[in-house]
Amino acid sequence: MAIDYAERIPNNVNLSENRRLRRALEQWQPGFQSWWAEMGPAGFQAREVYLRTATSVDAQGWASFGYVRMPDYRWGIFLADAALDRKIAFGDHKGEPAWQEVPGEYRGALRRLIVTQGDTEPASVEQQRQLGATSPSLYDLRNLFQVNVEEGRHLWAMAYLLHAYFGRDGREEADALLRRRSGSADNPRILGAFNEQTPDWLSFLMFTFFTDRDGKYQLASLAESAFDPLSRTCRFMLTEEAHHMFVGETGIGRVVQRTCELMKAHDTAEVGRFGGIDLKLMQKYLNFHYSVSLDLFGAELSTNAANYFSMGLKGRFNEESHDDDHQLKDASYRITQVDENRVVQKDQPALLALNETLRDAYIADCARGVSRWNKAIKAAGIDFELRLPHRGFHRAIGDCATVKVTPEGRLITEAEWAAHHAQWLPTAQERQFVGSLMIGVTEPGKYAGWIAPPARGINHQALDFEYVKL
Ligand code: BYC
Ligand code: FE
Ligand code: FE
Repeated sequence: MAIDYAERIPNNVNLSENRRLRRALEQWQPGFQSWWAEMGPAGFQAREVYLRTATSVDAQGWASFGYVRMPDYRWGIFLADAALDRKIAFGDHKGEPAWQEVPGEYRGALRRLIVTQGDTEPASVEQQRQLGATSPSLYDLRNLFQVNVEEGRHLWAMAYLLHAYFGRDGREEADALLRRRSGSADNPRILGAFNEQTPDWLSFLMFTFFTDRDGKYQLASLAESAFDPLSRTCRFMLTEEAHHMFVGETGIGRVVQRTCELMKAHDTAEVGRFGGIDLKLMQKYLNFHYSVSLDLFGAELSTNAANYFSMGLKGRFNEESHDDDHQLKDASYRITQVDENRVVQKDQPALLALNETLRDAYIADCARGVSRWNKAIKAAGIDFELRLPHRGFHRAIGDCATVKVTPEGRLITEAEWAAHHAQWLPTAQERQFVGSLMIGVTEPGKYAGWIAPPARGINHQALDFEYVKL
C-alpha cells in the first residue's frame, strides 16, 4: 500500500479508515512534537537539512532526499508489506498462521517488549541532543540529524502498535515513552546503555556502531514475531537502521584513517599533540561502548527470553536459518559463565540461553567491523590491532556483573580492578581531551582535524555539498 502523505500522519496502515485510532494518534502527536522541541537536537531546528524521508516501503526506492526543517519532518507509520499466508516459525505455536491481533494471554509480555524497544528510540535522541554544536563537518551534522529523525520515527512505530493493539494500557504506555528521560534520576529510560551520556563525537560514532547494532539484532528477533504487525514494523525499521550502523562503521574508520595519517606524518603513536586521537584511546572508547551494549542483551540465562520464544513473541536472529526444531525443548547451548573464580564454558538449556545466542551473533558481527578497521591500520603499515574485549569485561548485567574481568578474560579482584581500570576505560582526563578536540566545523567541504573526510557524499552529492544550510 502506498504511503498517504495527505494525512496529518503519513501512514500505510489505512489510518483514514480507522477514526478512533487516528484520533488517538493525533492526540499523541502534539506530545511528540513538544518532546522533540524540548529533547530533540539543540539548535538547528530552524535550519534546512538534507534529509531522506521514507515515502514507500518499496525495496527499490523507499526514500526521497531533500531539504527539510527537522520539526517539519514527516514522521509516519510504515509497515513492510505483509507476507502472504505467513506462518509462525518457532515456539509452541510453530506452523500456525501468524497473528493479526494480540492473544489475550500474551498481552502483558508483548506490551513489555514493545515498550522496551520503543523506549530506546527517544532515549538515543536525548543522549545525542548536544552534539550538533561540535560536529566535525556539515556531512556529519546531517548524518546525526538523519539518525535522530529516524529514531523519532521508530518511536512512532512503537507508539502506533501500542495505540492500535493495546487499548487504554497502550495509550498510557505511549504517553510514558514521552515522559521518561535519559539519565534522569527519578524517571530514567529503561535500559542501562540508554542512560549513559554521549558527550562527544567519538562516543556518538561508537554508539552508532555498537549500540545501534544491538538495535539491528533486537529488531531482527522481533521481526520473527508471531504478532504480524510487530514483525512488519520491525522489518521496515531495519531498512533505516542500516544507515545508522554505516555512520558508526565508516565514522570510526575515518578516525582510524586520520590517526594513521598523523602517526606516519609525525612518526609517533601519540598523536594527541597533533590534534588526533591515539589508537590506544580509541580502544578504550571501544571497550566502553561494546561492554555497555553487550549488557543490552540481558542475562546469559533468562526465563523471560525462554518465555518470549515459546510464546512466539521474539525469535532468534534469522530464525529460519537455524537447523533445528525451532522449539528447543531438549536442546542445549554452550555459554560463558563464572564458576568458582574462573570464567568457564558450560552447556545450558538452549531455551534459557537465547539472550546469549543473540549476543553471540552480535559479537560476530562486531568482530567483522573491527577487522575491517584493522585491515586499514595494517594497510597503513602500522602494527596495532583494535580488539573486542572479553565478553565478561565491564558488565553490569548477567553472570559477570558481580565480578571483575580483564579485557583478556581473566578474573581479577576488586583491588586489581581499581589499580588497572584506567588502562582499559577512558579516564575523565581522556574524555576531557577528546572533548577539547570537538570544535564545530561548519564550512562546506571542511572536516575537523581528528577525522578524515568520508569516501563519498550522501545520495551522490559532493563532499562539499551544503548538507545543512546554516
Ligand atoms: N538494563 O531476564 P533478563 C535499539 C533487566 S536497541 C537494565 O536477562 P530479558 C536502539 C530485565 O528487564 C534495542 N535492565 O532480561 C539502539 C529483567 O528485568 P525483570 C532495544 C536490564 O527480559 C540505538 C532483568 O534485568 N530493543 O533499538 O531476557 C539507538 C533480568 O534480565 C537490562 C530491545 O531491547 C539492561 N541492559 O532481556 C536507538 C528489545 N538487561 O524481569 C535504538 C526488547 C536486562 O527482572 N527487549 N535487564 O524486571 C528485550 O527483548 C528484553 O527486554 C531485553 C532484556 C533483551 C532487553
Ligand atoms: Fe531505532
Ligand atoms: Fe538506530
